[in-house]
Amino acid sequence: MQPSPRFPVNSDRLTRELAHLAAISEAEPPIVTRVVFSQADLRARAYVQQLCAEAGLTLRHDAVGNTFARWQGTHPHLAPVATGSHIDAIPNAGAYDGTVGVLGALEAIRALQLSGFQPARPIELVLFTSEEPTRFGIGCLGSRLMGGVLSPDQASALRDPDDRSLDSLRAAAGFSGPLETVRLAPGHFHAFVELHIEQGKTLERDRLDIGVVTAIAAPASLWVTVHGEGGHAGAMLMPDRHDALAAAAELILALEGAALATTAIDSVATVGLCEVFPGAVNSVPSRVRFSMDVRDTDATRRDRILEEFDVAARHVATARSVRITQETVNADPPALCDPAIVAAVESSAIEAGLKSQRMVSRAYHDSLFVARIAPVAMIFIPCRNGVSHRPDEYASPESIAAGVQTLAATLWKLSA
Ligand code: HGY
Ligand code: MN
Ligand code: MN
Repeated sequence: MQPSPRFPVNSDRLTRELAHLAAISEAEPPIVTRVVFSQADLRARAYVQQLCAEAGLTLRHDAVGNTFARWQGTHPHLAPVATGSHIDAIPNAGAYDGTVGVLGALEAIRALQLSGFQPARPIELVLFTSEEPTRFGIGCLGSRLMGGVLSPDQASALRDPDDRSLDSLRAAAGFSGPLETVRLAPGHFHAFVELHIEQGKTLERDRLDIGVVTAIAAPASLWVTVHGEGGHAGAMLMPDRHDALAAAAELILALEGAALATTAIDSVATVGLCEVFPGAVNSVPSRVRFSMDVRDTDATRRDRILEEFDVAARHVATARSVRITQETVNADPPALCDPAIVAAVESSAIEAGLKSQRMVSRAYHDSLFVARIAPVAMIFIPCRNGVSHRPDEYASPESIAAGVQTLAATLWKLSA
């Protein structure tokens, strides 16, 4: 195949569009909070769809709100080449996580159009519903359903913190139909390529332009509840206590210790949420519920962290006479990117004169679940100090343009 050309990426326009999207937030800019099915999410979806329509793409939604914007190819019956990411954002987040892979993909398509290229295969931009776990407690809801990793019944059982069901919220957002229809068969996509900020420090530290992702780490998330005994903060004497929060504190440090004990740099564990009951200054906590997010590129190593945690939990339960229960939300295997798609990404970066290196993704992405039904690869671009999931998240227009050029060239190769 001949080397891919340079495509006319309009970086100024893309920068303006990313800034416009970032301002659609439930929080004061520059903070981006855009939880799935919130008013901000719906306004953001409308904005992206308007841009896709202006680019002549035809739009459709599935029953959970995954949105497909198609550029028809000269052979419409062929399986499309897909790209895309998410625009929902966790509370107190930044402007680039996910959005670079949606608006950057749109810009890649517009640059291909402007170059006069006519794809044989259709090219589809996919905006996935609820990549973040914020509302329903599980990440990648839309791509899990698409990839058959989450069943429609499991999805229908999901409730948000206000006890609202997925079905009621998706209907209110205008998405209807049986969730069974979200599932796509293997082979539905010819390939899927996701552009995303690295959310780590490697590319910036090593002065690289492009990360060619070869594997996506295996995420697991769980809830742990400690049942102790409450009482008066003044009158309950220390020997008589079964303090649920003190027990949880020991468990949280045990989890951190288990992740460090593997000595592998890819082993990570996080407690991001902790609910204390009754939550009064002068009352001994009787019940604590906290989240655990445990990941590793090696699923066996990840599971060893969880096993170590279980040993510690048994010890704490006995030593403190508390009861500890766990609920697993998800424990997914890692995904390997497809060698042919990885090669297409890598050659596209090289042909554009960009410095690239192969790497793993420690964050999870919709690609992790699309990989169940299609060959996937990801394109990473550097973000400042590796910061993400914070308002100071930042990727430069030059880095984003390099990512868009690489994506456009990859789509050009795969859809010809
Ligand atoms: O948590 C993640 O890895 C992703 O950013 N939702
Ligand atoms: Mn994220
Ligand atoms: Mn993301």
